[in-house]
Amino acid sequence: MNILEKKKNLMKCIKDNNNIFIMGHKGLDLDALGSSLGMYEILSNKKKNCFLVIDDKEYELGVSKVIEKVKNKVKIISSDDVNRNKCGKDLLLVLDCNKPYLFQSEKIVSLFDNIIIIDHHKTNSQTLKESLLIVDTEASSTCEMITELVYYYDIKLSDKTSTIILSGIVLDTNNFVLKTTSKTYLAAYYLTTQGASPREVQYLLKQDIEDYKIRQKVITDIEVINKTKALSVGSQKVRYRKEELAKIADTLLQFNNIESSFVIGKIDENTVGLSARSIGSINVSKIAEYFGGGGDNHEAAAQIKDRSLQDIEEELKKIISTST
Ligand SMILES: [Mn+2]
Repeated sequence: MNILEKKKNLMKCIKDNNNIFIMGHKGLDLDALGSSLGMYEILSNKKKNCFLVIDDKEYELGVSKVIEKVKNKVKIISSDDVNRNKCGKDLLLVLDCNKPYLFQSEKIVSLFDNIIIIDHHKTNSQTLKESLLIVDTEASSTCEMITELVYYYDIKLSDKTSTIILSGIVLDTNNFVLKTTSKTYLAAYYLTTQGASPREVQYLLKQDIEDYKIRQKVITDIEVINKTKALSVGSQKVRYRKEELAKIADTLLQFNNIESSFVIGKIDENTVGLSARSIGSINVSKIAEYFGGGGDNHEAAAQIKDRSLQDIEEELKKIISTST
């Protein structure tokens, strides 16, 4: 469903509430943060009192750059401070996730009667039902959805916010590759007319050189299965962040003939992370679901507890060599 189809309900719900608490998923990325800051700016312009709820203790590089830039202009609070800032006409706006266990804070959900979710991920039985659910799985990113709204209502965004929203689109599409449609380009075009700087986007997406070195080591160890599927296995000794595995999977798609990519690596002592991407016919969410995770056709992930890396590698190889 397109965000514009629900715009009436969305706008009514926003109109009826004065205090708006905005949050993304745990482990913020530029799509969650970009869409949050986009909504923050739109709603602040409509004279709403907005708060950005963040509980993350650590940020990935791009997110920390953005937070550093906006922290004096945006009210950032932790979930513990939500109650004390409520006024009776409060709305919780959740972006880029729809299952409470993925939210920055699950516990604040019960404090709200009015909740809106805007997201591009698939829903399932764990999706929060007690909300106005605006999910468009065709959209490349939540930032693309927010941009549609901005475009429709002809809202002027600041250069800075336009840039952050564009960076969310660039991140989620891996530079306009994954899930990119004409609407994605239209959103990018529109954000650029609003002052978004592609140069600044590149700066926000710049990687840490040490992280890159770790990634490069994994990437040198690639097995190509059935000519179109790439599998990369992390070093037994290294603990990877989930985002690192995801970035490796993104990178693998850049090679000739590769239509799907699978990366596994230890994320802590007892857990192996799997990150998978597809630009072809393979539905990677099915494979992630098999390992207890999820996602959509194009990108998916799983965390697998109490099994060895080799064990998972063997099983995964079997599955992907027979998947079409
Ligand atoms: Mn996203």
